[in-house]
Amino acid sequence: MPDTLLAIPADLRRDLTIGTIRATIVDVPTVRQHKLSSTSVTAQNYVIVQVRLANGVEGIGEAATLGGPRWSEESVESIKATIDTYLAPALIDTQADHFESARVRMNAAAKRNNAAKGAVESALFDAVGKTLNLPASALLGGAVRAAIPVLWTLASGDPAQEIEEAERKLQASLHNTFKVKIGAQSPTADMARMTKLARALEGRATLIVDANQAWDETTALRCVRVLADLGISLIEQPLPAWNNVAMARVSARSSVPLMADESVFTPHDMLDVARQAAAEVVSLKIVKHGGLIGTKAVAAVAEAAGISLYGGCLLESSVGAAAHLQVFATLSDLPWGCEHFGPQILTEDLVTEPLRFADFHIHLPTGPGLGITLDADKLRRFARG
Ligand code: MUC
Ligand code: MG
Repeated sequence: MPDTLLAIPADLRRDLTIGTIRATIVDVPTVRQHKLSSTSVTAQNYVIVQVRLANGVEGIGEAATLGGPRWSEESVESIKATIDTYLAPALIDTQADHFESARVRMNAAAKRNNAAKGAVESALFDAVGKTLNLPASALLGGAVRAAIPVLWTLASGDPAQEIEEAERKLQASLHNTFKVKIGAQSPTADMARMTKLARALEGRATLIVDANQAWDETTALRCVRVLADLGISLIEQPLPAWNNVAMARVSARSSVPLMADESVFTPHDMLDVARQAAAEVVSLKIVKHGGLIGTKAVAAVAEAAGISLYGGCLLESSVGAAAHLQVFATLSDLPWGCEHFGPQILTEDLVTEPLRFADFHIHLPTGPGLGITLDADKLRRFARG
């Protein structure tokens, strides 16, 4: 049990009633510009959620967005408003350890808004875990791994800079798999860029790409052949999220597996992708699935359909990354590893002790709850306004 709790009388210590829920918007600069098909970011925007229980314990959660409501429909402004106006009133005075009941209440209070719900639920797991002196993974069935292979994303759009950045990551034994963000430039320019990267890193690194829905079917069919010849291992969301039918046609003609990202938010979406054979792999993210429990629900549907799991991100700080690690650690098979490089792309992290990256892996923190401690000074410093 954490030292601070030992000073509290046992009956009060056990009181897991939710007292307050606070949502703070923060903007943290990135070390370089990160370009996607739909947007480009030089600062990451988060909503940090602080849930205080009647026993005095505070739990932390985070919702990440990529440059406003461009990657999905939620923005930090909408996330904060949803939490303040709808989710917090639905949960105050209820029991923090009744996670399923909290999901029911949040779903009744607001449709979708999955990033907002995910941040609140993460904070509940953190608060309850800290109270019980258990990692959140133990509350989710228990961890089956303590470290996860972690890739780095190349997204400046300049192949010379990207090769140099990849070399530095390889040299430091931090990352040997790289995800390249494509779709911001023309397919021809992107294929030329991928050719340069594949040649420069041949035999020393694994490359995957994420087109973030940028292509139509004919472009995708043309490009998957080029990418296959270059030895690219995985192609993420080449087509619009709504077009599972065309994803299935491209998948059937591609020797490189396709990964669903923006097309899978709910377990129902996952079932649709499986039924239509639209992808062989799925990227799991708390912001899409509405929390840690929702992430496990989507993973269960994928596993039942023989679709492989990949630990996705939205450039979370160590707060959001830790929540993902807690749930990813409990998945029986995570063959594609994860991409929680977010803490390293920020000029400064939001926790007192950042997550550990070593030997091409990100390591699960060992403390209770999410295993991280929010840096109150940084929260104040990066808080908007
Ligand atoms: C996405 O679409 O996967 C994750 C890494 C990155 O660079 O962008 C995000 C979102
Ligand atoms: Mg993606």
